[in-house]
Formats: sequence, C-alpha cells, structure tokens
Amino acid sequence: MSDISDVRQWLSQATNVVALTGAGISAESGVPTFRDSQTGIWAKFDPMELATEEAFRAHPQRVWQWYASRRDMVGRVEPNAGHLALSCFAEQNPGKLTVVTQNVDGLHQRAGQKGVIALHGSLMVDTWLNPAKECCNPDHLTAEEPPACPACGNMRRPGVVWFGENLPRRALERAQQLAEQCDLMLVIGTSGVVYPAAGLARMAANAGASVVVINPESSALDDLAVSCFRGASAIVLPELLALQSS
Ligand code: BV8
Repeated sequence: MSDISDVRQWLSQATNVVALTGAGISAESGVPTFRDSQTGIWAKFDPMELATEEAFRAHPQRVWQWYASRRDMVGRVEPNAGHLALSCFAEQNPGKLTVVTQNVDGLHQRAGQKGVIALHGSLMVDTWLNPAKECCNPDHLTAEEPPACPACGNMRRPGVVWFGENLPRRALERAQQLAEQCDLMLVIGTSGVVYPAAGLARMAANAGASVVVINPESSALDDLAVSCFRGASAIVLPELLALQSS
C-alpha cells in the first residue's frame, strides 16, 4: 500500500483528478452519514424507505418533514477541513480537480468548490411531484406540508434523486467521461453501495486510473484501491492536498 508521500507525488504529476465523495466527507461537519442518519423521531425509519417516490406518495407529510429536518440541520453546519482542502487544491491547480458528489447537502459548494457535479440533486431546492401545469406557480402554494398548487393540488417535492429514479443525465454523463479520463480518483467517505455513482470508481480503475480510498471503515470499493487511508477525510485530505501546486 502506498503512503501519503506517494499519493502526494501522484497528485502533483496527475493531469486530471476526480474526487468522488459520499456522506462521510460531511460527517465532521456534524451531518450524520446517510446510513447513520436516523436519530430522534427518525430512528424508526430506514432512509432507504423514505428516499423514494413511493414513500412520498404514500406518506407525503412524513417524507416532506424528514427532508425539512435535514435541510434545517444542514443550514446550521459549516463545511469542514476536508471540503476546504479540496476547494483550495482546485484553486491552486486550475482545471485539475473535479468533485463528483453523491451528497445533497451543498457543503462542497459552500466551501467554494467550483463546477461540482451533484449526482443526486440538492436538499436546498424543491420541484413539482407531477409535471407542472399552467396553474402551478412555486410562488403561490398552500400552507400545508408538503406545500401544493392551490388549483390542481400538485405537491412540491425535494429536488433530490430518489432510489429508483434516474440520475440527471448530463451530470452522470459528465461524471462518466471524467472517470474514464482521469489519472487519479480519490474516493472519499462513501460506502460504495449506491449505483450508478459507485460504478464511477470501477470505470476509473478499468480505464487505468489509480484509485485512492479515504474512509475510516472498509468500503465496497476498497478492492479497486492502490491505496486506502483509514482515517477521517477532514484529517487525511488537508495532509494529502496541503500546498500542492502543479
Ligand atoms: C438508478 C438523495 C436507474 C436522496 C440518494 C432496485 C430498484 C431501483 C433501483 C435499484 C434497485 N437495486 C439497485 C438499484 C440501484 C439503486 C441502488 O444503488 N440501490 C442500492 C442501495 C442497492 N440506485 C438507484 O436507485 C439510483 N437510480 O439506479 O436509476 C434505475 C431506475 C429505475 C429502476 C432501476 C434503476 C438512484 C440512487 C440515488 C439515491 N439517492 N440521495 C437523499 O439523500 O435523501 S443516495 C444516498 O446514498 C445519499 O446521497 C448518499 O450519499 C448515498 C450513498 O451513500 P454514501 O454517501 O456512501 O453514504 P453512507 O452513509 O452509505 O456511507 C458513508 C461512508 O462514509 C461510510 O463508508 C463511512 O465509513 C464513511 N465515513 C464516516 N465518517 C467518515 C467517513 N469517511 C470519511 N471521513 C469520515 N469522517
């Protein structure tokens, strides 16, 4: 297994680097990871069962309130040293690094990261559950939870990609293109079980990139890695990326 100095050298020599991030990169900001997220009143629900259109149609108020509680919580936290290390590296090495994230918390963007590819949408925006009609105006909604069009009852829904829904096509295609072209992929804070996002790491490895995993626990993508750093991303990333410039 390579150590930090090897990976730092690869980073300085690389032309195209992709950082594929998951919920773990936001853990040190105080955002529970997706699979550890259920605390308090949400403890009895499996996130996998809430993050679907079926769940929303069956229990709109419950699912809407779950997202509202997550949106409130994310609004109260800040990007951590891991997010900041990535955005500083990108600033010091223009055009070299692209962040492809599974996260919906917007923390990479709030850390100043430009050109983030958000595979699973955003907690911070809503959209219509059914295709909008003439009458559907987001500025004129009922006061219920979830809010709806007063004329036709079309409900607002979180602007995230639910399980069973296709990812935004352009984002996925761009991420696949980058995975195939990169020299190095940092796989940060993801259990690697959600597809097609996790498949990007395999695409990168199959195309000849070096894959480096940063995760305190083992993950489903470890087998692809030339190096696994068993640590928190807010600790490892600043050390790995510090004062790197091409
Ligand atoms: C799709 C938005 C085509 C919502 C998310 C059956 C029917 C339908 C689909 C499927 C099916 N079987 C399989 C699928 C595909 C499915 C899938 O992958 N399922 C898995 C679970 C088996 N995928 C989909 O449905 C995707 N769409 O395939 O469309 C299609 C269409 C119709 C029918 C078939 C196919 C859509 C997937 C997107 C789902 N939406 N988010 C929301 O957030 O509410 S995904 C959700 O999980 C989050 O975005 C999260 O980011 C993501 C992935 O999880 P991780 O990020 O890895 O988070 P996790 O908690 O798992 O792990 C955290 C890691 O961090 C851990 O490893 C931990 O050790 C580590 N960690 C902890 N602390 C730290 C740390 N690391 C570093 N530092 C630390 N300090």
